[in-house]
Amino acid sequence: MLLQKYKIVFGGTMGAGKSSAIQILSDIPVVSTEAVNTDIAAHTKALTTVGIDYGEIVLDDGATIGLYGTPGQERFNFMWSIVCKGAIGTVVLIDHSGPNRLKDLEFYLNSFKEYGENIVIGITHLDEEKEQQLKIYRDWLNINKHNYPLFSVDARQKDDVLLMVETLIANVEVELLSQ
Ligand SMILES: Nc1nc2c(ncn2[C@@H]2O[C@H](COP(=O)(O)OP(=O)(O)O)[C@@H](O)[C@H]2O)c(=O)[nH]1
Ligand SMILES: [Mg+2]
Repeated sequence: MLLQKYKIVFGGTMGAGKSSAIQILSDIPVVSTEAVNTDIAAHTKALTTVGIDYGEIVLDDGATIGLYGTPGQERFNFMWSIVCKGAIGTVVLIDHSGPNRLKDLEFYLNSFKEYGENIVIGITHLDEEKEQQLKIYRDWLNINKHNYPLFSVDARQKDDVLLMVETLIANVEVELLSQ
């Protein structure tokens, strides 16, 4: 392990499972901070609060990972750049049962890749739909020439979430080793 402290961000649609993922993975009680909205232009109410989840997981080799959940609502996207500062990667979670799932994927990918290209995509709520296929996402990624790792996950399942986090870390280590 080359780095001892990592920061990973969870982004994506409301209800996709960001809070669940952090909750199931965290070794410490999850803290939900209230951040004050100072973006008056985006918000007429000066003192709107938005929730950011924070958890931590310690890997087998002793490395600690801070897990940050971003507020999903688009109107809070001014927060994302702040939360993503110094992050080694982002998990983008998309709710498969949502009406605009491909548009959501496009929106969140475009937003988060501004802050770093180390991104994995987790499609959640697949269990709730008869059509449980990842193909629509894979096709969309191919057409748009993206090759981010794509996972079918249940955000409530620790192994599912851990696999995405480990993929992000592996990407960073590969990059460091090749320097
Ligand atoms: N059926 C199903 N429910 C899920 C899945 N992932 C998360 N949930 C549930 O979806 C709801 C919203 O999840 P939450 O973590 O609050 O979403 P957030 O808005 O992204 O933080 C919760 O009741 C979760 O238990 C999934 O893959 N399948
Ligand atoms: Mg949440």
